[in-house]
Amino acid sequence: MSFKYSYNTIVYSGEDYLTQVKRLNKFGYDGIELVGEPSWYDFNEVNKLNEEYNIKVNSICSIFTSERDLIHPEKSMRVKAIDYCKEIADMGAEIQSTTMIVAPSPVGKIESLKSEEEEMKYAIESIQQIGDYAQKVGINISIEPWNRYETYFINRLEQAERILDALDLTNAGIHGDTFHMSIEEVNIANAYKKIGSKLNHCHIADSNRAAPGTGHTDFKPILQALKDINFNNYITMELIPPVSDPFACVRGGKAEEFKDNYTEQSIKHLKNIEKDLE
Ligand code: LER
Ligand code: MN
Repeated sequence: MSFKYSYNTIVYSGEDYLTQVKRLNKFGYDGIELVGEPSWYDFNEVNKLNEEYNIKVNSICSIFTSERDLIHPEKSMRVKAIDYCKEIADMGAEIQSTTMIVAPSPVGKIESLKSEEEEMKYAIESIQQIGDYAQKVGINISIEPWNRYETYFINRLEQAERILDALDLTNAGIHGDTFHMSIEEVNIANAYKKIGSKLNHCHIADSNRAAPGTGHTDFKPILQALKDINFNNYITMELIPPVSDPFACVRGGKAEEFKDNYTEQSIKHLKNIEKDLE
């Protein structure tokens, strides 16, 4: 079994869709992860060009800004965030995605507004509603922990697992992003092995959040762990420029090396390691 590869297009923000899929096809990708901003896309165009360039949408990276807070103490705020996630599930269904990412709290919210117990209750209630809705439209949800500088709420896979285990869903799993994991987990490969079949999506970036091979993360044990647990979603590169707000590139900006250069380098580096796996 060989891995399927995908690229999170947040760093392509502002580019036309044709340029994006052509690039992914050229460098040997199988999939694309779209930005969770439905108004950016013409779904007919996405479907048409994906077919033409043999690219599948494997997931949608929901964008959790301060207005999209699934654990906010005010119910109206939580409802707003849940509605946003339902919109992403609908988007996923329109463009034949299999998965969407869910994170309980927004990027940059680094202090709690309620007790841990209450926030955990909100997280479970909100994600249950999103999962139920996503199931109806045929989408899986993947709960993503982030590092401590982006959120205080869940930082490690086993914390996301506590939420997952409290849900009554068959279409939910855990997401493991190697950038966050390199800060928060004792060992990335072991964390993947421990979570096993509950892992339904991953983001891959080097220690500097740039292309695998440019930092100090050793991807061999990581890919071996993914192979050992029979991970069958796409290996999705999520590379982000070195700025504090990971969503800054959504507003446009210079990320030239993240286009051709890192798109090519990432897949080359990982495929080169993949061929030596046991
Ligand atoms: C999203 O996938 C992520 O990893 C966060 O850092 C927000 O960009
Ligand atoms: Mn991520």
